[in-house]
Amino acid sequence: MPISTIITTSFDDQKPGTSGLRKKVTHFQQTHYLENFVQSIFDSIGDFQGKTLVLGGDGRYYNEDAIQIILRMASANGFAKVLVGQNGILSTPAASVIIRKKQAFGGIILSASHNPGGPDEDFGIKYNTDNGGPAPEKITDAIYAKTKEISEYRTLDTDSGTEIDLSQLATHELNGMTVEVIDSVSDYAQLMNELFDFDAIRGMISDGFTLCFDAMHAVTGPYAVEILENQLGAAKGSIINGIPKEDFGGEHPDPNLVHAHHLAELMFSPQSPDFGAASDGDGDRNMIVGNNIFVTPSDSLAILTANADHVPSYKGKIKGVARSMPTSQASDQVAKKLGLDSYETPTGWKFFGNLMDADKVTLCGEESFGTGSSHIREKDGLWAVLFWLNILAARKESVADIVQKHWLEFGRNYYSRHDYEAIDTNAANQLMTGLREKVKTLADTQIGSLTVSYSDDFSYTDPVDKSISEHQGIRIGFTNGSRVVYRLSGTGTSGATLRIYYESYETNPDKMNQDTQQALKDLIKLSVDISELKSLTGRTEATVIT
Ligand code: VG1
Ligand code: CO
Repeated sequence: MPISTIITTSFDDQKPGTSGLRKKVTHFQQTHYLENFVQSIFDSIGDFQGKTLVLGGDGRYYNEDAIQIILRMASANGFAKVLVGQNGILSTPAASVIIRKKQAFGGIILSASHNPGGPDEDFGIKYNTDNGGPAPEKITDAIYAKTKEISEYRTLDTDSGTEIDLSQLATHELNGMTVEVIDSVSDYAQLMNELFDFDAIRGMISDGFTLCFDAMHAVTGPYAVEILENQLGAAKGSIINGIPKEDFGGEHPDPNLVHAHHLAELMFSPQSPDFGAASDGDGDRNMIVGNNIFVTPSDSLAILTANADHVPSYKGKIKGVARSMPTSQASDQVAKKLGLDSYETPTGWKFFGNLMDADKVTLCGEESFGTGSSHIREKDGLWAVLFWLNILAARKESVADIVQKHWLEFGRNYYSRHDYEAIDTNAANQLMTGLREKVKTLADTQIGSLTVSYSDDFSYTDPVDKSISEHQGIRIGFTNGSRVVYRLSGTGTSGATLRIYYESYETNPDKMNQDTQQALKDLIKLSVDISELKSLTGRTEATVIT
């Protein structure tokens, strides 16, 4: 079958964000749009002739159509083999596992993560390199530059007869390229078996420990059913919303108390199981909830670090711990006490990848419900759930007891994020520009009862490759350890999303069980005033508070 070179025109709006390119489905469906982006990836990643590509997505609307298009283009561009998940399904962490295990050249993951799915909602695409992690900035910049000048792409001459049946595990030939439809779950499940003490978890469950995992109609359903129910013996029905749907049941597959509200209500009710968890669209995020207690992702990272010795494969092996800048400093407290190196990186997983490749950190996490380790190069939702279950099985205490004891030992970092979604882009930029000026002179000034100790626009120099990432968020730190951070989202698809992050540090046991918003109320007020949020954006309330 001949290969065609299709003449196309470039689009100039394809700047990939924090984790790939995210747009409305209808945007991706424009003639040649997806093809242009895919060809731009292929033109930017080096010589892959004769190599293997991993391909799969979170099952959202347009997943299978996009896979068929990418298979034809991969063949025409010279890949020898593509490993594609059955029914087009691969969670982000599973794709990372498979890229590493099969020593693939890289992988394309189709997902807009926690963003809603469906014909009028979001789609996304990201490229991961051979370490299994998101492409570094030099590749994503090259892809973007390419999309601005692309004039042709390569695909198979005809679409007819080139559709690959993704529903059965089988090997196909597509114009000289091998397409292997692989089990989406087994390699991932096997790695989890190697990392965690499945016998101990199985024992705890057979002794009556109960759990509920909300897959939010997204990609982790099949993974959670296989691992938690089939292999670890959790009762049938412990996984809710476990069948991936193209539109995620019309909901946001975003694991937080707002969007995973069914789980939240259950965990704060008399019928609560011992443990609750949820994951997002592509399976890389996690929310951990106990009976009557929500564990903030920042605390979760700190608790996993402090308890790593309870997990055989991590015992004595924690090299260091990294958190993204807006993530609370709870993990820093643990690192300090345990004598571990700790790192503060910009938002987005790719920065952790460099530290892990250089063997500087083992555990890392973000406030946005992302936790992970050097077992792969992406955050990993079910991995975090299994880490928690392993700790619970070893300590034989409740989630609430573990959290309370942690605070008593290390102090409590009250933490919250307020998101202002879909605000006018100009207003958002104006607000950030204004803040960037103001923070230059805030140090040592008094605001209300607080004294500013530092204020800046976060800039990061990668300790491994020395690359510099600037403008990663405005930070205002106070002498009592509290902080306010402002940044604009890189993953939203309409207008701008402003995120304001709040943190305060409490070591007095009598003050450790306040309501979070109450504990942070002074910071919240001053952050709104300093940024002139109300007058610039017209907003008086955050859209989502987590
Ligand atoms: C958000 C989160 C960030 C995360 C990113 C990708 O980015 O804040 O921590 O790395 O999503 O996560 P932003 O730029 O919108 O704040 V995922 O699970 O959506 O791939
Ligand atoms: Co995600």
